[in-house]
Amino acid sequence: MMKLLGWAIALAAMGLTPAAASAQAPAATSAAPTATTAAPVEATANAAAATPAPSIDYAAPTAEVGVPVPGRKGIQTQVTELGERAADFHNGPLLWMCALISLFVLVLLAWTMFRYRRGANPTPSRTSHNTLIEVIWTLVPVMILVAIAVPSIQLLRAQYNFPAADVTIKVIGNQWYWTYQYPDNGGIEIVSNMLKEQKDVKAGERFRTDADGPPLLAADERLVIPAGKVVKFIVTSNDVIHAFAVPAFWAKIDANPGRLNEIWVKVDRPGVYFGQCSELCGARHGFMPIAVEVVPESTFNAWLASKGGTPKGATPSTEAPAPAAAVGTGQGPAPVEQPTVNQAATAQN
Ligand SMILES: [Cu+2]
Repeated sequence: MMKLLGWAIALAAMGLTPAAASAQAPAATSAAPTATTAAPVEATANAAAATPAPSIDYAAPTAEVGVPVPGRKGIQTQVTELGERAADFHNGPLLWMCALISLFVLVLLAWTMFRYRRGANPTPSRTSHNTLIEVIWTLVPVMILVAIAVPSIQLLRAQYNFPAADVTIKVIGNQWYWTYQYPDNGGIEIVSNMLKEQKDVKAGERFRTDADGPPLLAADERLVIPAGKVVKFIVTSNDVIHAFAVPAFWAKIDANPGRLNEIWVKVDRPGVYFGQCSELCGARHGFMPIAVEVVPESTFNAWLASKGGTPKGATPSTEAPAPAAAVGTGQGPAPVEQPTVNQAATAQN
């Protein structure tokens, strides 16, 4: 009787849920148009404005690190300490545990099917309880879960334990591009759009080359951050939910309108690292890549100056114009030799 009652309640709940959901739906959809009407105007204004060439010589991406590699399996090579820790944990203990448990269950299943099939075991055992076995099959999974939980929670704690930030960047998702604001560096704002392929642009417009990065990942303006410094990203959105994700940094966090999410990275290895919006955000969701360039601090300061920004704590008016000219010619203090070599090499491919 109780069972029947339980089923009745479950069925009623299943019947009720869709109705409740559809009752809520109109409110959500009626709110959407206001957000989308504003977006196209901004987007088109942006596409027109965002064509000038980069102000520093961007480095050419490597073929291995920071980019997806065709045919590669597993996690991208990690370039942050936390990322390395997390990847090691995943590739080591977690993967081994998964493999051993799967193998154990498979062997157990095969053995049961073979040994206790009707032909070999015509009168089956009527055993229904065995205290020892029940204790074992409860305790062993608990111990496995604890063994996974302890390092996982330590890792989470490290991720949410923010060190003092050397650079703070506000990352804003828009349909369908990113803006990066540097509030402590003169309040400059970078608008980053995907670079289109040559066949998709009008004559004279900028298009993607191999030095910019792979198709669908290259951006006209990169998110430039200094190497070896703690960079805090404050992530939000102007319209719908996007997600800021750079696989090589072990960084992924939602960009929600009206909410500030935080994440931090410290990358010691200069280079170019690509990511993508990772929350389905509309028709052009697949076309809002994230291109991060990690540069030595001197190059970072030169880049800031070229954008009208200043190093943290400096007064805006003093330094801005002079370094900008130096960087434009590539003669500044920035170590740009390597990019030039790389660019030539990739151009031949
Ligand atoms: Cu998006």
